[in-house]
Amino acid sequence: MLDLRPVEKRSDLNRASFADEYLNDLKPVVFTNLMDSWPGKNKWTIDFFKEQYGQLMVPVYQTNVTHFGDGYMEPAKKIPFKDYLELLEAGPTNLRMFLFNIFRHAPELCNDFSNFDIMDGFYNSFPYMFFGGEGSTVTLHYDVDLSHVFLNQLHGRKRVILIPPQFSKAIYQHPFTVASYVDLDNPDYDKFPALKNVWGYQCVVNPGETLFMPSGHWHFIEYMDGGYSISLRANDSYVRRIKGVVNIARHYVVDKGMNKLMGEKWLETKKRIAKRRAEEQLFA
Ligand SMILES: O=C(O)CCC(=O)C(=O)O
Ligand SMILES: [Fe+2]
Repeated sequence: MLDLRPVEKRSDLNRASFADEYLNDLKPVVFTNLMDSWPGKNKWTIDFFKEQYGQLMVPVYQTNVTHFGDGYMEPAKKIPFKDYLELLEAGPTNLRMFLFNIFRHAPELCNDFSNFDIMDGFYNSFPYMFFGGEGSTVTLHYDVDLSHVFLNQLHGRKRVILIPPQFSKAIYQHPFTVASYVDLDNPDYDKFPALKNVWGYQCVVNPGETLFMPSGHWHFIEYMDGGYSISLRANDSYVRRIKGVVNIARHYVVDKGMNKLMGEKWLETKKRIAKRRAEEQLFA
């Protein structure tokens, strides 16, 4: 088994102690009370969304694609929001809803939450909400723009595994992408021997809690219940902002271009490079 350490849960942090104990060291933490000032914390129930926005047509996707995927993902279909929420309530489904900016269609919802003053550098653009059915999973990835992510859980529980960025090679990151395809729950050490040196964190995020995912940290997410969250992003460093933009450009240009040129072969090439990079250190 992978060495997965618990994420601390805290209700007593302020700007200074958060910076000192977590942000400056890029260490994850769960806040149990950061969302307390949000009207949406209690208001945004499934019934509320059904009643107010049930007729909105929303795109739903099959599970296992990330929001920064390779462009091959197409929405499975568009259905009324109400129907989707009923699917969520009914039990396991691998239909997820993301990349849909509900706030564009319902700007008044923006009055129900706000950026936190726990640190500087929050983005003011519309944040995304993520919806998923019980049992659905989000492929291991990190967020390409290198911002810090505050994942605010509104409904249902999520299990999250976080891997620090120094292990990007050791988890066989596919070059020029933000994805890794190793199974952290059942690590295959024969096929992926470099995994033996990897450690990370694991936690369950309950409704009302906020998970701080530091810049560059890989995350795998399992929806333990049908549910949803809203992710706010922050970046308080100009150097990191620039790195993020370069990262986006590099990934999109190279990965998209090579995909076009090589098709299936590009995937095989990425796998081969990932393996070489991961095991270079191991057998050096
Ligand atoms: O919770 C999800 O479905 C995905 C969240 C995520 O990857 C993020 O906020 O960066
Ligand atoms: Fe993410």
